[in-house]
Amino acid sequence: NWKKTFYQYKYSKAVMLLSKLFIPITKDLPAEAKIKSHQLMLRTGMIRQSSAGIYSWLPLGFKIMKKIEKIVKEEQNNIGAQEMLMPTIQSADIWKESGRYDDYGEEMLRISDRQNREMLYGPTNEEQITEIFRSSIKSYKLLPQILYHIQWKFRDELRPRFGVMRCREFYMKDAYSFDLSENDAILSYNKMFYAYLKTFQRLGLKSIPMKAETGPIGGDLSHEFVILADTGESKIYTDKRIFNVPIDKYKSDESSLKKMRNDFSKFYAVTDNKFKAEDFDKNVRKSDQLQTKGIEVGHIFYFGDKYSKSMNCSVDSRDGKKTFVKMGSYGIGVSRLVAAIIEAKYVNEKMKWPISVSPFDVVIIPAVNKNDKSNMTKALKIYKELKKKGIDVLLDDAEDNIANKFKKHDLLGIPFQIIVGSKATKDKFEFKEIDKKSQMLNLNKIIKLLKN
Ligand code: P5A
Repeated sequence: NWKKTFYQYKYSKAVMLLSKLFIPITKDLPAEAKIKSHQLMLRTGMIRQSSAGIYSWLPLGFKIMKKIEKIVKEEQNNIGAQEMLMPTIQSADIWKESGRYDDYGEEMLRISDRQNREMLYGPTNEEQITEIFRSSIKSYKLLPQILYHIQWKFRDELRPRFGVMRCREFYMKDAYSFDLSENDAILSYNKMFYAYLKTFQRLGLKSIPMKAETGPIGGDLSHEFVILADTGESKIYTDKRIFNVPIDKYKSDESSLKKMRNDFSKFYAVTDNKFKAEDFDKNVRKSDQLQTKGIEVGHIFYFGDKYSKSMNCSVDSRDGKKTFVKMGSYGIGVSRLVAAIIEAKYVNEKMKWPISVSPFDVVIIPAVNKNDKSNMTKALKIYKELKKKGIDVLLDDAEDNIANKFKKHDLLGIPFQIIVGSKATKDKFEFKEIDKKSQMLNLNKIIKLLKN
């Protein structure tokens, strides 16, 4: 009797029924949603604009962003970076010390409190972390240190656009390294370089480290990590062979990291403002030249004592001399990555989330109508089995024709589907990976595949 089981589940809170989730799918798109990721994030109710360049993250989008954040954290922790949390609101005083209070210009959101103290919503945290460091660490013995946090930032961009890709309030992972010598500092830089390659690889992205300008952060060594996308805002010029650098080969010890940097630096790869046509032609054969667009998902900097000197952040070195610590800073656009992954993965009107960040591992799609919900009972049984194995399942219980359901899932992009319809037998179900042919499999086989 399907009715009994069906209603029993329908009203149990434990079942992830699509019809009950807050995923406000819509067809109405604002005219300014020009790129795929922006359109898709609005269409599938991942985000909602609250004012220009400021967004709320609805459950679906938030869940994906949190999965990305977790991977970012794991790779930071793997290189020995320590997580902490600094506030979003900072005092203007420290920015006056570094000299950036005036330099930062209109991009900085300035606030005053009831005592008329000058405050600001942090666009980045070099000053804040330097202030913390200088008041806590006095000896070289505690070096090196790498600290990071994942926190909202605000930059009053002149033209926020493309949804969360270039917005005003955004979620960033920012790390800061402190070393005694330039040599040690470059090792910290290389560790972070390595962590970034690993992070983007786990997110299903092919990132290229490119020499870049340092802009308002400062220093003279910096790499942007860029993923290729036609809609990207960064113009890039590179030797195609950089794609073949075997990133799995490197380990996180000093000599392997040196080799990694060396191998990458063999290939010309720069962003716009570092580009010189004559260098490109001199260093790269015509057939290896690639001139294209990309999305900057991370950016790392080495700036020596730029902040430690102006803010008087020193430690006693071995010989007792006061030495300004050598610093670097390292950013990943966590919220931007959600959009960047969509831009990289959306093809032929279909979305497919990398398994590592997909909002669900699998969706069960039963064919149901008003009068016959027997497929729902079958689907619920599968649901229970998968749940028991720790698989994150969604059940699409909508009473809609199956073609419409498939269209919806082409948008949602959950990478695997179990279709419970006319083809299903007593113990075999249609299992489909997006973009691949479906196959009839029993539940054990399905579980094995999903667990891999
Ligand atoms: C590095 C960490 C910094 O701010 N200070 C701390 C350094 N670098 S950065 O390049 O300016 O920013 C780091 C990353 O943040 C993302 N990002 C943005 N994402 C969405 N909207 C924005 N307006 C925005 N600005 C920066 C990018 O991914 C960038 O690489």
